[in-house]
Amino acid sequence: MFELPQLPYSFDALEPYIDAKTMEIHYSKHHATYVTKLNEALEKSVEWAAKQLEEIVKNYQSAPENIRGALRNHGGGHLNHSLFWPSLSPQGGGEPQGKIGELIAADFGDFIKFKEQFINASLSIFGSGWAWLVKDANRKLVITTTPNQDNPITQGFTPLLGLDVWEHAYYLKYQNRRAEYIEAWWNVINWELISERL
Ligand code: MN3
Repeated sequence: MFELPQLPYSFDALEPYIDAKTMEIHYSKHHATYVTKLNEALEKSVEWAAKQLEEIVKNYQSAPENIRGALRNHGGGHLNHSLFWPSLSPQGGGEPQGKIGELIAADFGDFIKFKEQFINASLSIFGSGWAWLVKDANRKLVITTTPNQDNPITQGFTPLLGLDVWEHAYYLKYQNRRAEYIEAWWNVINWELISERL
């Protein structure tokens, strides 16, 4: 049985960039529901219930039809949000230092160019989904997007940093202004953790 991981800070820790009410609902309702529904689906398959979360998300296409959709959406939802919370920090923001900073400069030119490309990718997502900084099989950094709760491990990438652009992630504070939410998010990115994920 999967469990909702602990939030590494309080609901209001990321104010004013991400408001406390949004954090509370996003974590204790949305993420919690992905966990509950993933567990409900896994009750129907002893084989799939024995797998690790990444394995489930990566291979959901070979799961029995009666749980395939639930594994994709709720497994993906659980994995994506488990990656998302620790990627944020009240002490975050600024420009990435060390290895991650060097790789971003090497693969995108500089941090400003990377940021521009990432913002454009985030804004281009139609409806609900995620924008990602990922590592490909050749250890090159790439920006990609996924629809709904899909995770880039299904595209053969290693996810480093994901941005949730579902309306539930920002609508209470930013309403239709996704661009403002995206701009605010840069102030709370936990680059130290992203560097560890390399
Ligand atoms: Mn979400």
